Order: sequence, then C-alpha cells, then structure tokens
Amino acid sequence: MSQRGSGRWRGLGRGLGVVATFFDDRGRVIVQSPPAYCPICAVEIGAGRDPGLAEKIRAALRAESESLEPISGYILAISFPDLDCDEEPNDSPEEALDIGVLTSGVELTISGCILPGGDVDYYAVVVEEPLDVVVETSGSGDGDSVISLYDGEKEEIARDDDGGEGTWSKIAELLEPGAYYLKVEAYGGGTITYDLSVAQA
Ligand SMILES: [Ca+2]
Ligand SMILES: [Ca+2]
Repeated sequence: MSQRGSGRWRGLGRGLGVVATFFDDRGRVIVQSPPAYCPICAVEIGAGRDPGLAEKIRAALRAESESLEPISGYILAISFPDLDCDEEPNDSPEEALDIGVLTSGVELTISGCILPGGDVDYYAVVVEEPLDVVVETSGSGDGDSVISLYDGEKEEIARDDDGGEGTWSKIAELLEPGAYYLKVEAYGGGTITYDLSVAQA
C-alpha cells in the first residue's frame, strides 16, 4: 500500500453491496465507507494524512446482498492510487516545488495529483519582468480543481474554481517581477490528476 493509505474498490454483480473499512493495528475502525450497491458500484476511502499510518493499516471489504436474494457470483476489484505523482510534501508555501523562472515567451508546466482527497500542492515561480500571466490547470479526464495565486508575502492575489476548460481552473493576472506561489487543490475535497501551466498570456 502506498503512503497515506487510500483506496478504491469496485464490485460487479447485480444486487451486490460493498462496504470498505480501514482498521488500525489494534483493530479499531479508522474509516468506513457507506455501502454502495451494484450492478456497478464503487466505494472510495482514504485514511488521512498520518505518514506512518500506512504500515499500521489493515483494509477490509465486506460484500453483501442488497436483499435476501442470494448472489451466485461477483467480482471485486481493488486498486490503490499512485500517490507518487508529485514530490510530496508540498503542502505549504515553505514546501513549495520550484517550477522555474517565467520570462516572455516561456511556458512552465508540471503535473501532479491531489491524492488523497484533502491534499494541496504548492508551487513557486519567479517572474522576471512585468508580464500578463495565465495560470491554468487541465487534465486528460474531468477534474474539478481550485487554484490560488499568492505573492511573495503569501498574500492571496487571485483564486479560481471553474474558469478553465470544463471545471478546470484559470487565473489571468498582470504580475510585476517577484516571487509567487500557486496552490492547487480539488473542489470539495475530491481527488484529481492535473497538469499545471504558467505562461505569458
Ligand atoms: Ca500531491
Ligand atoms: Ca501536496
């Protein structure tokens, strides 16, 4: 299991219900999903941000019939998302990942993910000359991101939820030379895999 324990479970089978539970090393329930009933059902839970937790976690799945009808066969698929999609920890301006220096005609890009839900990713960028700058998130699938732009003093300059493609985010600002921070998060505590672009407008 990857650090910080997060998982998705998908069950296939008509009338089947799936409940996922994480236990700690003493058998206490850390988190339990509500039941999801098929024909196609999926449950997803994360176990929080304690970096030592993953070694202690036991995960359990319960399959049950939605009714008193027996189920003759079902498939359970279990997956753990890859949490190594960016360089964690990057959860504060102090831990921000450097994405470089922005000058005229340059586009800075980086990929990352918000996993587990509630993760935030900070990036640092230096602007070398006064520029109309566009900060944008995108991705191969649907993703509902929220981005925030801060100055070198960590004061928020702008924030956007759905200004980009679909429910991706976009901020356009005239920036003076200086250091800036960007924060990427997922709307509503969800999970996303994203590409972040910072470029001259
Ligand atoms: Ca991340
Ligand atoms: Ca992060």
